[in-house]
Amino acid sequence: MPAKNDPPDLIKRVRRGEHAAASRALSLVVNEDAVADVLAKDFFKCSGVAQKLGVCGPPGAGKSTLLGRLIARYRAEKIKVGALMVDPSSSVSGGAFLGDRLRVMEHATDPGVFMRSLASRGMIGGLTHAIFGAIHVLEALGCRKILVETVGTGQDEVDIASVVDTVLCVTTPAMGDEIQAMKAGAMEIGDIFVVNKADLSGADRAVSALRGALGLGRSAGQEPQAWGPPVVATSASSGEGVAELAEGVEAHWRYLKDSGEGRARLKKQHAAELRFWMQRRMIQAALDRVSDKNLEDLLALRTDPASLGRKLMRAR
Ligand SMILES: Nc1nc2c(ncn2[C@@H]2O[C@H](COP(=O)(O)OP(=O)(O)O)[C@@H](O)[C@H]2O)c(=O)[nH]1
Ligand SMILES: [Mg+2]
Repeated sequence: MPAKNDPPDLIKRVRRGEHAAASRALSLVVNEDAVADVLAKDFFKCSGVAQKLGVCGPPGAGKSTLLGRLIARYRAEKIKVGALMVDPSSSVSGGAFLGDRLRVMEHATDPGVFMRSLASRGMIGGLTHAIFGAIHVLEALGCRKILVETVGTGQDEVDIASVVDTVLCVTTPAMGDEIQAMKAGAMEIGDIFVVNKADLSGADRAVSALRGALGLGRSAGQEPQAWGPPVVATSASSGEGVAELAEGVEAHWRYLKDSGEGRARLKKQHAAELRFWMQRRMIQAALDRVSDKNLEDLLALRTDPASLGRKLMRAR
């Protein structure tokens, strides 16, 4: 019997669609275990087939509930789905994640759904690295839709637009001010805008405000967009509007394929993954060289951080 982490065996089992193997592989890849590179090398070959969807927006907007609805739709069509919940605030907000867990729980025992949360471990580019690695595992597992839930819209550690193919920006009627605040980051990266909690008052106003803001933002001296981001009103708790949202997601996927924009985005994603990989390794290598003697030299004012840093980064 092969050892537990035997890469060829693990790869074979992940490719066969075994969730337990994917779970193990994911931990190894995310934690950069010694065998991670061997696994990642194989899994990468499966990249670019699945549609990767980013679901972003402020906490409480209903992202997890919406995610659960989309998963249900895909499962009704027998599409294998992967879901990653990204939590940039690390383990501190375990409570929030527990809530997420409960909301998507109905899918937890479905062999056609693979779910996992990712928490930042406070490393440079750590979370982004983990997302790329995790997505590749899900791709190798055979997921055809991969949903990534994340708080925030691009100014954070996770620049979701360089990770996924289709970005859903979720807001609510109660977040009227958020729409104003959102314009800088989300307006540019959103492929589909969702006003969730449309059962609450003010939904129509929020939809018009968004449409207005989108129109303004994009007409000023920019090229006409081949893809005009739709604004969809949903009520994730009742399921209303979710069909329209899912259609929008399909339309965007078709647009990406037909226009060549999909390949352009994939190239951007690979570039980002490569950049993060290199940044991480280079910085870590230099940090590993810092000795107590170096710190003593700083303390005694024999050198300064910039000179020492430059020296350590040059060393092999
Ligand atoms: N009224 C209403 N409440 C909703 C809707 N969607 C989600 N919620 C509720 O909003 C809260 C936050 O939802 P959640 O999916 O955890 O939001 P997230 O933080 O963005 O993932 C929960 O109590 C949900 O039940 C909706 O369409 N209408
Ligand atoms: Mg959530």
